[in-house]
Order: sequence, then C-alpha cells, then structure tokens
Amino acid sequence: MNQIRVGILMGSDSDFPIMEEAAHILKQFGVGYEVVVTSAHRCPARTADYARTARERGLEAIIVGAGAAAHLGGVVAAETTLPVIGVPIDATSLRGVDALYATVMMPGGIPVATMAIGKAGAKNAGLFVIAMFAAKETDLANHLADYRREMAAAVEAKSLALQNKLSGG
Ligand code: RP5
Repeated sequence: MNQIRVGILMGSDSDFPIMEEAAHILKQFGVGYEVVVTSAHRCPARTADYARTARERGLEAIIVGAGAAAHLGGVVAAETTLPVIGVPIDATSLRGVDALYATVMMPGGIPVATMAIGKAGAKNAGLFVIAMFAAKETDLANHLADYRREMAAAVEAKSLALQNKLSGG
C-alpha cells in the first residue's frame, strides 16, 4: 500500500457511492489515501480530532464530501491548514444545491476548494489533488498529461463512432 497522503472524508456511508470516484482517481495515479466516515454534526469531536492531527499523520490534502447541511468541509478546514477540497452531495430534496452553497460560501479566511455537485465533483476533487501534487512531482505531472491526452483521444473516437453510425457506416 502506498503511503497515505490524502484523506477522503464523508459525512455518511451513504455518500460513498459518490466519493468512491475520488478514490478511483487517486488509486489510478498511485497516490495513497484513506476513507473515513465522520460527521460535523453527529460526531463533531471525532471530526475535529481527525482534522487537527491530519498534518502530523502525514496527510497533505483532505477531500470532504457532505450532503445535508454540508458543514463538514468548512469544519475540517477550520481545524487544519492542509488544503481542503469540498464535494457537495445530492442528499436532500434540494438536490445538492443546499450542499453546494453550504460548502462554497465560506467566510473569508478559511477556504474550501469546492467542486461540482456529485460524481463529477468527486472525480475532479481527486484530479485537483493530483494537479496540486504534480506541481512539484514530475512523474505525476507526466501521468496527468497522459490522462488528458487519453481523454481527448476518447472524445475523438466517440465523435468518429457517432459520425459512422449517423452515416450508416
Ligand atoms: C450528511 O447527511 C451526509 O454527508 C449525507 O450526505 C447526509 C445524509 O446522511 P445519512 O442520513 O444518509 O446518514 O451529513
């Protein structure tokens, strides 16, 4: 197992089907991570303790997913100087817009880098961490450039396939 560099936190195990997208990216890039369920509301002391000790345990970034009354990212950011990336989750009748606002609208002084709602946001949280680490790590930077090239090639292939289908080819 790679050294654990990133914490992936979520307010409930019900967030995992979304947050596993971040884990998939970190795994793909060979960056070690841990997955932890902890809540800003249901277990505030455990959450604060995790954030306060994160740096001394060797973590370099924390990805946080939360849905209802999504304060987890902000609470974690308040307790650590590590970069915190927030993922709003669609967990209520407001379809995640509530979580987006709660996560993104931090008061000046305590930032949470907020991604899109849902799976795209979780995936991008993983990629954002890779981009941060890649600023100083050439292997990761090369891997990220390859990832982008493959993505572009996949779009081209899909376009060709669609054109062939439409032209009856
Ligand atoms: C939030 O409440 C969690 O992040 C989750 O998105 C939402 C619902 O949690 P459960 O009731 O499914 O445990 O704290």
